[in-house]
Amino acid sequence: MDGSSLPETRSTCAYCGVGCGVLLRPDGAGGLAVRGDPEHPANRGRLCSKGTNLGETVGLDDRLLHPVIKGARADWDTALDLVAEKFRDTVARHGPDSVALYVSGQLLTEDYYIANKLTKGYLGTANIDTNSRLCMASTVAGHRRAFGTDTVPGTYEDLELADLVVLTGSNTAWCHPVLFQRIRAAKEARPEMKIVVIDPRRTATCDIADLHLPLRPGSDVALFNGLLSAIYDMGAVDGPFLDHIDGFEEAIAAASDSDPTVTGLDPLLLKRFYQLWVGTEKVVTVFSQGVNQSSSGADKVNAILNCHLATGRIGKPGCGPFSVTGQPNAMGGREVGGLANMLACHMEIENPDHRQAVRQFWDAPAMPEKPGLKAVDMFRAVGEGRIKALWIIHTNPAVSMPDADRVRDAIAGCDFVVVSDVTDRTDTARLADVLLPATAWGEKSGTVTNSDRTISRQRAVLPAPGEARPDWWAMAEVARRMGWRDAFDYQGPEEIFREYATLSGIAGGFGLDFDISGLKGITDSAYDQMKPTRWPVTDGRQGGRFFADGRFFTPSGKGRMLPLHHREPAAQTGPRYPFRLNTGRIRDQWHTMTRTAKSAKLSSHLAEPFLEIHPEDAARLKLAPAALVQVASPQGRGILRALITDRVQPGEVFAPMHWTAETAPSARIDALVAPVVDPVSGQPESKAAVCDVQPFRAAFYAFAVATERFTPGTRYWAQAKTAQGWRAEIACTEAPADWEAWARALFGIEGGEVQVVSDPRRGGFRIAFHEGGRLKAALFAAAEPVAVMRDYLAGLPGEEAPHALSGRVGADMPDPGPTVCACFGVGVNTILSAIAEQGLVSVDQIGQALRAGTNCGSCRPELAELLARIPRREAAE
Ligand SMILES: Nc1nc2c(c(=O)[nH]1)N[C@H]1C(S)=C(S)[C@@H](COP(=O)(O)OP(=O)(O)OC[C@H]3O[C@@H](n4cnc5c(=O)[nH]c(N)nc54)[C@H](O)[C@@H]3O)O[C@H]1N2
Ligand SMILES: Nc1nc2c(c(=O)[nH]1)N[C@H]1C(S)=C(S)[C@@H](COP(=O)(O)OP(=O)(O)OC[C@H]3O[C@@H](n4cnc5c(=O)[nH]c(N)nc54)[C@H](O)[C@@H]3O)O[C@H]1N2
Ligand code: SF4
Ligand SMILES: [Mo]
Repeated sequence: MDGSSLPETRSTCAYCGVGCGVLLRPDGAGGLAVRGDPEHPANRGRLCSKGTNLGETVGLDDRLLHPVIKGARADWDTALDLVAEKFRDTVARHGPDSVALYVSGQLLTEDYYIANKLTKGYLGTANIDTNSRLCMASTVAGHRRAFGTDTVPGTYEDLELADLVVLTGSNTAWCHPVLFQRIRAAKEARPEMKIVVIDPRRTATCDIADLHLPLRPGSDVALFNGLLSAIYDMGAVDGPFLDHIDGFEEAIAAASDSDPTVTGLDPLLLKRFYQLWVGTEKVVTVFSQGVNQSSSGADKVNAILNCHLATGRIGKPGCGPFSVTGQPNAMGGREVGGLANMLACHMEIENPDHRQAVRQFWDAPAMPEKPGLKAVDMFRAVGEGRIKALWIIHTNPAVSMPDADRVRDAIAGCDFVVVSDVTDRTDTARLADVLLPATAWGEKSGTVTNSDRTISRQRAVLPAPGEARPDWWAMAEVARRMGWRDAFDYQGPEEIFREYATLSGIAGGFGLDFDISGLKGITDSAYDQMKPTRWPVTDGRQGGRFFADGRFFTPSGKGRMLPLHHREPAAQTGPRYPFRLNTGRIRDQWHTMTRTAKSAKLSSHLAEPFLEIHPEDAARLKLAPAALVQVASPQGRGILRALITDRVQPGEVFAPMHWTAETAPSARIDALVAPVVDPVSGQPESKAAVCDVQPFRAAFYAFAVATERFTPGTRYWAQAKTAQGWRAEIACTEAPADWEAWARALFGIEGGEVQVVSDPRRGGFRIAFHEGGRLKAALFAAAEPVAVMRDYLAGLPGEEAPHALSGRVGADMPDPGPTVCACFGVGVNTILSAIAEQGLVSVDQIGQALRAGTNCGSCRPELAELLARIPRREAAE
C-alpha cells in the first residue's frame, strides 16, 4: 500500500510531560511519519528534536518479541502461570509484604490503574512504588502539605500570560523544549516579559534569561526564604488572601532567620531578583529536578509555594507555582495512586474512610493499612532478601536508581524477578528470571496526563509485533491466574478507564480535587475520539485553575505555609571527595537511551558521556581538552570524557544520567550517587553527590566505526548509532601485542581487504576493512586521544572510502563537525563557517542560510551560543 494514502492518527508524544500532540502516519512498511498536531493545546503543532525523530525509534531491531524464562524463549501461558504461581507462593509463605511491584511514570493510566489495583487491592501490600519517587515525590509531598492534595494549580497558558517567568532547577530548553519555545515566543511578542533562571549551571535555558542566578547546589530554601522576607518587608503580602492561609507567622519568622548568603550569590543580584519578583504581579515559578531531587526537596517546593501563597499569586491567569512533570504520564501515575503512600484518585492510604471506600469499590479481599516501601527502601529490602518476588515494569532501576551497583546486585540476588520491557538489552532486563514483551509507544492505546492536567490519548497505529502485549494485559492475566477472574476481566483500556473515572467520583465525594466522574459513562467510540481534556471533569466543572478562590483541600479548608530552614546537601565535600557532582539530562537522549539511542540523528548531538568541569579545576588537574577522567565517590567509580567549560562553577562537576552498561559501562553515573533521600518525600538526592576527579591515563585511545554493532569490552568505551552503522570511543590500559588481530576480534571480521597505517614509535595504528569496495570497519588508535574527524568518519561505513585511514576529509570537502541541528543534520563547523563567511548575526539568519533551527527549534540556544563565539563584523572592524 502506498504509505502516503494511509490516514494520519492523533496521538501523544512518547517522551516528556509537556504531552505534545502528534499526528502519525504509518508508511505500511513498519515506518512512521510524525508531525506536531496543530490542534493539541499543549504544542499547537510544535515538536522538539525527540518528538520530531520518533519515527526513527519504532524499528524492531533490539525488540523483545516473545516471553523469556531464564534466558530461554517461552510462551505466554507458561510465563504467566509461572509469575502467578511464584507471587501466590511467596505471599502464602512470607506474607504480602514479601512481594513488590516497581513501575513507571511512563505507563499509561490504564496500565497504572491495574498495577495499583492488583498490588494494593489484591496482593494486599502497598509495596508498589514508581520511578516517580526519583522524579516527582518531593512535589507531591510539597503540594499535599500546602494544598491538602497533589494539585497543579495552573495551566500552560499561564507561562505566556506571566510578566515574569522564573525557571528554577529546570533546564527547560532541553527537558521541556516545547514549553521553552512557548515562553520564548511569548517573550518575543512582549519583550517586557522577564525570565529568570536559577541553576548552579549556565544551561541552554539561560539563552532567554534576563537574569541567571548560579546558586550553590541545594540552597534553594535559603533563596526563597529570602524572597519571602522581601515580600514581607516590601509590603507585598496579600492580606485578604491570608484569611485563607494557615502558618503565615511561623513561615515568616523562619524566613527572617534564614541567611541568603549560603546561596553564594552576589547580594546585589539577589536583591534584583527579589525586587523583580515582588514588583511583578503576574509571576509563574516553574520548578523541576533541581528542586525535587534533593534531601530537602519537599522543603524547597514549599519554600516556593510559601511565596505564592503569601502574595495570593496562585490559580489566577499568569500567576502561580508550576511543577513541570518529567515523564509522559508522571501526572497520571500520581492521580492513579502509583506511589507507595497513596491510594487511587488522590485518596490516602492512611485515611480509614478512603481505604474503606476503595476496598468496597474494588471488592478487594485485603487492603494494606500503611504505606509501602518507597523506591530506595524497596531495593534495600530486595537486597536484604525481605522482598522475594519483584516485578519491574517500564523502568530500568539497575541504571537509574542511586547507588546503582548495589541496586543491580540486589536485583540479581532476588529470588524471583519479572521484567516487562520492550527490549531485552537493558541493564535490568539482563537480570530477569522472566522477561515479558510489552507493546511499545505507537502500538499501544490508552491515556496520559501532562503537566497541566490535560488528559490525552495515546493511540495504536502500528501492529503489535511478535508476541508483544500491553502491560495492563499481562498484569490482568496474572491476576486472573491468581484467582481474581472477575475483578480483572477487562477487554480493553476503555473499560479500565471507565472504572477509574467512576472511582474518581468517590474521591470527589470526599471533596477531593481529582474527579473525572463526568467521563465514567464514556462510550467506546467516545473514548476512541476523546480530545485532550483538562481535569477535573464533573457535572459541575471542567478544567480551569485551582485556589484563587482561597479554597484548599486541607481539613480546615485553608492553604498552609510552612516554617522552613536551609539544610546542606547530605553528602559533604572534603579532602577525599572535593567536588560536588550534579547530574541530569541532555537535549536528545531520553533516560537510559533504550529508544532515543536507536536514532542516528538523536545520537549525533552528544555521542559520548562526559563530565563538565570548570577550566580552573581542569588546569589544576592538568587535564588536556578531551582527556578522560576517573571519577570516584564513596559509592562507586566511573570514567568519563572531560568537557572543560565555565558553564559549571569551580568545585562543581556535571554528568548526564543516560549511559548504561549497554552503551558505556564506565559511565553509569548513578553508581556514584549516594542513596540519600528527603525524609519527607523519600526522593533521592540525585543532584548533589560528592566525588573526586583524576586524569585517567590509558595506554591507548581509539575511535572506531563499523557497519555492524561491536562491543569493545575495554576499560572505557562508549558506543553510538550512526546512519549506516555504529561508532565507538575506546580506551584501554594495555596496548595489544598484535593490533590487527585485536581489531579483527573487535569487529568480528575474518577475511576482507585490509589497509593498515602504523606508527609504532608514537603508538599510532590505523586499520580499515573493506568488502566489495565498501568500508566495513575502521579503527584509529593512538597513545593520546585521537584527533580525527569523527562525524565525517561516522558516515563512511557502507560507502566506498578508499582514503578513510587519513581520518579526515579531502581538502575539497568540508567537515560538518558534530551535529547541532538534529532535524536537518547541520554540524557545528558548517554553522561556524556560515556565520563567519556570510556575516550572519541572528539565529533566524542561520536558519535562512542553512535551515538549522527552523524545524523543531531545540537547537536555537546552541545556535545563539555559536553566534556569540564569533565576534560580530562591526565588533571586528
Ligand atoms: N531531553 C530530555 N528531556 C527530558 C528527559 C530526558 O531524559 N531527556 N526526561 C524527562 C524527565 S523524566 C524529567 S524528570 C525532566 C527533568 O527536567 P529538568 O529538571 O529540567 O532536568 P535535569 O537536567 O535533571 O535538571 C535540571 C537542572 O537542575 C539543576 N540543579 C542541580 N542542582 C540544583 C539546585 O540545587 N538548585 C537548582 N535550582 N537547580 C539545580 C541542574 O544543574 C540542571 O540543569 O525532563 C524530562 N525531559
Ligand atoms: N543520577 C540521576 N539519576 C536519575 C535522575 C537524575 O536526574 N540523575 N532522574 C531520575 C528520574 S526524574 C527519572 S524519571 C528516572 C528515569 O529512569 P528509568 O525509568 O529507569 O529510565 P527509562 O530509560 O525511561 O526506562 C524505561 C524502560 O522502559 C522500557 N519501555 C519502553 N516502552 C515500554 C513499554 O511500553 N512497556 C514497558 N513495559 N517497558 C517499556 C524502556 O526500554 C526502558 O528500559 O531516572 C531517575 N534517575
Ligand atoms: S516537548 Fe518534545 S519530548 Fe516533550 S512531549 Fe513535546 S515533542 Fe515530546
Ligand atoms: Mo523524571
